[in-house]
Amino acid sequence: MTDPDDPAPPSGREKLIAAKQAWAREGRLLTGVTADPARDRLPPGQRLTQDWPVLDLGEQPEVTAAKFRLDIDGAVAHPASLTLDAFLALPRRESVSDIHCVTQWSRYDNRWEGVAARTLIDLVRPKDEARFVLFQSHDGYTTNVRREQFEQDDVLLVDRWNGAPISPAHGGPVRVVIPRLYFWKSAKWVRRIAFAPADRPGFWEQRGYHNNGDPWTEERYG
Ligand SMILES: Nc1nc2c(c(=O)[nH]1)N[C@H]1C(S)=C(S)[C@@H](COP(=O)(O)O)O[C@H]1N2
Ligand SMILES: [Mo]
Repeated sequence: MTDPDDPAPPSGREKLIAAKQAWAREGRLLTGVTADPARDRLPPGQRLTQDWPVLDLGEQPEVTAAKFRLDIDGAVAHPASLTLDAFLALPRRESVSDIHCVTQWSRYDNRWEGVAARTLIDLVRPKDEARFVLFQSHDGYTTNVRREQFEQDDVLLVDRWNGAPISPAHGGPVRVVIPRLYFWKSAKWVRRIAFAPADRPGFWEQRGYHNNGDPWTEERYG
């Protein structure tokens, strides 16, 4: 018999909403501190580290020069499919930036060398309707950003870090670096960059992480 005074058992959806409301109330890892990138260097809730941790899905693909291919396509005027030699022949760019990982470590002054995202954009000429960029990697990983985030001048496809080739564990031979977003937005072992009119949440974005991922406003969970 059900007691009319007992509330109905919560449905799955209600449980999810309740859990999410509780997270928001507790603010898991969230400090509520505001920081300004123009004034501060360490985003809220981050800790500085000297080493460079390796984080991925656990499968590190071996991307040899023969296996390497970088497709840049989707809603673009001139799709490209680059061999490693073709990638390395593009105009080079260097940039120093900080890494901010959502698991709370930050690492300052990484000297990246590679090809600027803007160089690739000039090459393929995305159409006006291409408002989003979707990344696919050799290990099956995916992530997504808005086009204007990919267009920032500090966004690079890198093959060198601090004066040496980037190691396979860190995404070599070529990985993406988008320093103004949490580091899960920077795809290692990048295989394809697709411009698209519609957004498509990537691996972590589908699993509770924020769709945007700005460290300065602590967009950790979505
Ligand atoms: N291809 C691929 N890229 C990836 C990941 C991954 O699992 N596969 N993990 C992401 C996450 S969660 C983080 S924090 C950074 C870690 O990069 P690092 O191992 O060089 O520190 O890579 C991001 N890019
Ligand atoms: Mo991560």
